[in-house]
Amino acid sequence: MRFHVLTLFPEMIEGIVNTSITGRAIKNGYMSVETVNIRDYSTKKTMRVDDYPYGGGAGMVMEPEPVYQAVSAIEDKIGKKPRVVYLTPQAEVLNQTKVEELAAEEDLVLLCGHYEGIDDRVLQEVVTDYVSIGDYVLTGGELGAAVLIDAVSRFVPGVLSNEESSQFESMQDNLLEYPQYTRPEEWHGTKVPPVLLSGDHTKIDTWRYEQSVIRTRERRPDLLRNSYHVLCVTYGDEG
Ligand code: 6GU
Repeated sequence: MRFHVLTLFPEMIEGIVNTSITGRAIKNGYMSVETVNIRDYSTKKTMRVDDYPYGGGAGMVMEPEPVYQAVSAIEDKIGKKPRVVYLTPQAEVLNQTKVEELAAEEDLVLLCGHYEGIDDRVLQEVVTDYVSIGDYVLTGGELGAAVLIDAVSRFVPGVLSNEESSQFESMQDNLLEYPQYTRPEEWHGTKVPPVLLSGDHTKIDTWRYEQSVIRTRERRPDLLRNSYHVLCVTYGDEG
């Protein structure tokens, strides 16, 4: 999988993706992250890529042409028209379904805006997907791009070891992960749930599933709407 990140701040992306599991995956050749500085496609002697907004108002707007040229250069390089994801708060929030859908692509272009955004005409022309990472406003799309790369990378073959594998993890079936414990067996007066020491893996699996449903109901009840899990687990007091 190849990520192409268009940004005015390449070092923001590089610092994050070249670390930990994604850093290892890049070194081992399972994926690549190429950053393209949009400034390199400036049409001006000053190398600026922003200008005042038509209609007035605060802040600056990124010009269409440098973004268009940066996307075109990637298309020429890879010899096809890849999906182009624009990271913006004006979009549906990224979820695991979308992450898996994007993971099926061989190439992904991630377009990061800054200032008050990018001239809408080039967005209309080149963007195939709009993605937000949550309902709050960031100073630019770079953290969103890094989040997307991290989440998508977990579905790229070879990126996770068997031990780290995504197959059985959180968000499968729209449920939160069950609680985990390690040694010591008692800590600050609280014991590890005895079922986990029983060695009975049928019982352990059932307990963990129930904990997932209970935790999801407590912390993210929105995930349980239209879910059959809520019918599968009963609660001591409420039956
Ligand atoms: Cl992807 N970009 C920006 N600038 N702000 C955001 C965001 C993205 N997601 C939430 N807020």
